Amino acid sequence: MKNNAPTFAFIGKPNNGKSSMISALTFDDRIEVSKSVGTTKKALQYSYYYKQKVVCNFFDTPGFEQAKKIVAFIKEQRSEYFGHGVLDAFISQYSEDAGMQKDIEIIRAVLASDFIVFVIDVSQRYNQNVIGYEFEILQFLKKPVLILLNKIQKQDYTQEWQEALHKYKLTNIHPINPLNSSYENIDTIYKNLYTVDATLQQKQFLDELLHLHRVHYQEKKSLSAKEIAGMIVEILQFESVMQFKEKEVDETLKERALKKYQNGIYEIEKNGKNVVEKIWGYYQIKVLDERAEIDAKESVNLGLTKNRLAIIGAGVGAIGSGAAVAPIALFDGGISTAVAATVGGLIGAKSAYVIGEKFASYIISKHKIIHKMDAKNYNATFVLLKRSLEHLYRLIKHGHANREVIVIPKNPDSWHFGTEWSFQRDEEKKIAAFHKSIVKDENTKKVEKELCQFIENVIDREIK
Ligand SMILES: Nc1nc2c(ncn2[C@@H]2O[C@H](COP(=O)(O)OP(=O)(O)OP(=O)(O)O)[C@@H](O)[C@H]2O)c(=O)[nH]1
Ligand SMILES: [Mg+2]
Repeated sequence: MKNNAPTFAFIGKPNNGKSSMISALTFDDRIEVSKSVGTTKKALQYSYYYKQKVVCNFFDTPGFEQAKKIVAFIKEQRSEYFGHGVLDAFISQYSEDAGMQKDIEIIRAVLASDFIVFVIDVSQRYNQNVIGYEFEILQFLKKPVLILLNKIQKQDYTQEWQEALHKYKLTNIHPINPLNSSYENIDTIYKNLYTVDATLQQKQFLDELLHLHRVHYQEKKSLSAKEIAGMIVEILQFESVMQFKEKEVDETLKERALKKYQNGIYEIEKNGKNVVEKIWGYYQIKVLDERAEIDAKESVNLGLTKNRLAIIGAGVGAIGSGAAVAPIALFDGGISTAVAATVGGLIGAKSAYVIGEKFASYIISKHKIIHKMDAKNYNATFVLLKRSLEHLYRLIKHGHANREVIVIPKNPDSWHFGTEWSFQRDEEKKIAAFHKSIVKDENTKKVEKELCQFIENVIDREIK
């Protein structure tokens, strides 16, 4: 390990949640975690990075297999050696012994670390015969030890464990659920690490760690806002052109052109979401794609009502009747799309067809069917914003140790930014104005910046 950052060695019995903790603390879902016992086969090092710099290091380890032998060795030989020297002697003595390699690796990790974190699954009973030797090793180490109690449930053995730990003078104990590793949870773990009896230099490390964790969190929010703003600009300016040779435009052609537009928008949205997932350290998480099933009517609920749209429209500039005030549904399931029916109003159009009742429209111009967003259909931006915020909210709340699929339910009634949630009144007007300027490509760079700041403010206020 060639960095000066503080190092934590995670030890504890197999399947007690060590790798889950490290996954949560490094904000990385690529660390192997599983239901089966013995997932982590050997000591591995992970680091928490900020701006490509290591903030701290973690050794993930399997459980000790030979704790009894180690303790016996320490007791017999400790008088011969100074401090941890007896552990080096243990390593030398057993370096050729195949059955000892796993434990030797753990000892090496422990010796190379500034802090020891011992993880305990309190849904299991305390059994001195099973774990007592490990506690003796911890006592011997004389390094700051933090005990994390994991798998807390309604009926668990926390009490029993607390009493046992106190007998071994292991008193720095904190309950934690890595599966629920929101920002506050992780901040709490880092704060708890801070309370360990550390040297001045170690405390300075931890100070820096806590500081960087907070700065990093803000930065991830800013980067997400930037990505979402960029994605919205791209969608609002997206033009889908379908060439055709036929003389007449029939239903099949119309459907194909619409599908192409919808897919184009969907791809932009999906790419944006992927980038946001990476910003938050989700590399392998699956977000359930309900595109094929989602009901257009439900997506409509993410926009504004006819009434609100009309009120806002009055404040934003001229607003047409009909389609411009109709709530729209966006980008789901190929059921509907969002180009308003501004007949003949778009990009040199010669004619326009209203399809999907009042939801979508396109223009036909010289053997081309062209789809593009309408400047007056503000609801498109409302829907996009709410969908992006919901996705972000679910990512942030999910936690890196949680490997279950993130399901954004079909019905936005149960969303955080769903049917029940609305932007503030003055914000609605701003969104409509952003929408209009972006579609018309007026001052887009400046507007994108403002939109980005706007999104960041909403995230700061709404996602804690
Ligand atoms: N209910 C519950 N399950 C948890 C908690 N923490 C971890 N788990 C689950 O426990 C299992 C084991 O977690 P791991 O992180 O792989 O445990 P480990 O200690 O690294 O296991 P080994 O690598 O086998 O030594 C996984 O299925 C986790 O999802 C928790 O706080 N509550
Ligand atoms: Mg593991």
